[in-house]
Order: sequence, then structure tokens, then C-alpha cells
Amino acid sequence: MAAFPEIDRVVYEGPDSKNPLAFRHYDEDQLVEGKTMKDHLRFSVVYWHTFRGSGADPFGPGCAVRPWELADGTVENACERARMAFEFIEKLGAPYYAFHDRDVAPEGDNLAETNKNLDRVVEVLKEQQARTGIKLLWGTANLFSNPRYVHGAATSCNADVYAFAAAQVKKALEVTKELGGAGYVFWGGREGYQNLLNTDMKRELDHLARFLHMAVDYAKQIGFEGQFYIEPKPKEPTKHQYDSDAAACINFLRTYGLENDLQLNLETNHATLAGHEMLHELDYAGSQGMLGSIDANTGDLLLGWDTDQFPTNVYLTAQCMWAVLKYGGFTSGGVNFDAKVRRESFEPVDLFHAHIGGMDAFAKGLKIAAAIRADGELDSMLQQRYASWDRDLGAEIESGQHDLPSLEKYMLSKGEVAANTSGRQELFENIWNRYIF
Ligand code: XUL
Ligand code: CO
Repeated sequence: MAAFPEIDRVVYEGPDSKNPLAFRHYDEDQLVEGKTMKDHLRFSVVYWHTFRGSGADPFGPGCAVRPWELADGTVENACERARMAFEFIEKLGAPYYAFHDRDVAPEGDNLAETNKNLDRVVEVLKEQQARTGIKLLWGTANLFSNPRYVHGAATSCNADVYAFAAAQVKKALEVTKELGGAGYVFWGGREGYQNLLNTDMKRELDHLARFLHMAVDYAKQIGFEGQFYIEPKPKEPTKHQYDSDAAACINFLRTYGLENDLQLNLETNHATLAGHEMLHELDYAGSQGMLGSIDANTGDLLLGWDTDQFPTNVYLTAQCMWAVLKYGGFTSGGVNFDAKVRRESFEPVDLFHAHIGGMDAFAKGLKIAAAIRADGELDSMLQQRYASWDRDLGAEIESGQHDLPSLEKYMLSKGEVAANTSGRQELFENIWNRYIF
């Protein structure tokens, strides 16, 4: 059965199009910096929000109309849903998707049954991937919804829960490999704490690191060559998540010897919750050689929670793609829409509007970022700002030729510093705006 019989493949019609079901900027074959938009952006649709989101909120149950919720809970329904999901992704023209194990298949009465359910749906996913050419950007395990994970998974105080989570990740890695996944994500879920009085933080961090090492070891054992990622988020559901932001994650990975095995999957709304701009997170991770992938969404600056809205702001998307290009572009990662339509947007067609808007905003952002880079004006202004480091004293310090006494000697003879020059922030902003409008 078709879920969207009245909708055809979404195509590029150009900036003047008023067709709500066409792209105005995302022309997948257009070359930007010598690479197609499709290969730059590597758009991915998330299974959890798009095919399992119901619009439920703390004040009411879901109200979304979803053709694939036929007899929720059965494996047959899950298989049919998977076919409809691929109909959506194919019509949208996104090359990738991402899922949690529990999004795609229901849990059974015990782990063995649950694994069997997953295997049945994975067969359908595999068949649909082969039919459409759509690929898996990354897989992951849901280690937070089931009540057994009330105290967390890899940081639970209950060792049995840790073992269950380990078994779940083992299976999720196997199916991600089976489906040719380009990556595997760890988002902390409930890995964090509400109160330090009842929490042994050091012990929980050690356990989490052991858990990640076990996953990396098992991936090697089964020959899974996808990229591992950790996804920073500072709060929600716990007050303090251990993977709170890019810097905290990188410190954690280095402390425990995991820095060569995991990169970062950065999400815009998570950056907002951490009190950072997304550009900060991207630039920090990129500068440390750990920018892996993006969960593309946006928050609402007037609300303090993870609203997971679709990104429509070209300032944001241009900054994202500017950072991605600066650090060499995606290799295994992509632009994964970890975003959900509003509860009020409950009709199936809203899913198309949301993704088309996000894809167009990112395509336009990519073009803007490439134009800024091609002109090189901002770049040379930035270089100029640091010019004192390119010659004489600055160059000597950078190459390690100085110590405190030699710098004192230099300053004593000079007496006072060379005059500072303006940072020209407003000019930088104006030039950036020239490419936006
Ligand atoms: C939660 C979140 C997750 C991860 C995957 O805020 O972003 O959906 O992306 O577990
Ligand atoms: Co996410």
C-alpha cells in the first residue's frame, strides 16, 4: 500500500518556483567546489521522529495522522511501515536514513524474541535499500526508553542493566553492519545524573568508557568499518549528561583512550542547550580533528528545551556548511534531520514540507558558504588580523624559539606594545551578510 499516492518524486525547480513540493535550491547534481550537492550534504531522514513520532507531548497523546500506524505493535506493521518509510525517503530524494533499533521493530517478551523481531524488519530494510539505493547513514540503540534504563544504561548502578545494554549494542552493531551502515552513534540517553548525592560519578564514567571500548572491540571483531560517533547533549533527560558538549566529549574520549575511534555527531539544539552556538561546536570539534556528522535541527531560543525543529534559517545553515567545508567536508557523516514536525502539523504532507524546507535551507547555506570561500575576502581579513604572528616575534614564538626571560628581554628593550588595531566585528558581519542578501 502506498502512503503518499498523491505525491510524486520531489524535483528541483529553481529559486522562482512556488511549488511547495519542489526544491528551490537543492539541485542534487549541481557542482559546488567540484562536488555534487548530493555528495556534500549527504541528507538523511531519521526513522524515530519521521516514522514513529506521534506528536505526543507532556500534556496530551499523539495526534499525528500516519498511514503506517496500521496495527501498532506487531512485527507485520513494522515491516509495512518500513516499506512506507522508504516510499517517503525515495520520493523526497534523500540518499540516507538513520534509526534506533527500537524505532524499526517492537520489543518482544525477552531479548531473544526482540532480536528476532529486529531481524525480520532488517530483512525488509535490506530489501528496500536494494530497491531504492538509499543507504544507512548510521544506526544506534535506544538505551533510554524502556523502564529498565531508569538509572541509565552504561552508567546504571545495576550491573544487569549494563549487560542488557551491551547485548543490545552488540545486536545493533551487527544489523548496522548487515545494512552497510556508514556509521554508528552513541547518544548518552540517560547517561548522566540528577543528583550527585546518590551518584558515583567517577565509577559511572569508567563504566561508560569500558562500554565504548567493548563496542569498538566488537566492531573490529565482526569487521564493521563504519565510523563511531558520540553525540553531545548537556541535559534532557538528566540534569547533567556526561556527554555535555563537544569539549567535554573530546576530553572524555582522550582521557579514556577512545579519541581515535570516535568522532562527534553535533546537533544544533543540543549546542543551544549547552549555551553554545552550533558554529562553536563545529569549529571546536573540527579544530580537534573530530567533526564527524551533523544532527540538523534547531531549537527555539525562547524555550529552554530540545524542540528539535526543522532548520530554516540560512544564517545557521551557511555557518554549518562553512565549518564543514573548512574542515574538508563530510566523509562518513552527513546532514541528518534529527527534527520533528510540530504537533499541530499532524498531516502526512507536513513531513514533506518540513524536509524540503530543511534541505533547501542547507543547500542554500552550502552555496553561500562556498561563495564566501571562493571570494576569500573574509579569509584574508582573518589572516590580516593575526599578521603579527606571521613575522618576527610572532613567528619566533610559534616556532618555539622563546621563553619567559627572552620575552621579558624583548619587552624591556621595546618598552610598550605595538598599537592594537580594531577587531572590525561589524565589518566582518556586513561582509558575511553580503552573501546572504
Ligand atoms: C536526542 C537525540 C537522539 C540521538 C540518537 O536528543 O538527539 O535522537 O540523535 O539517539
Ligand atoms: Co540527535
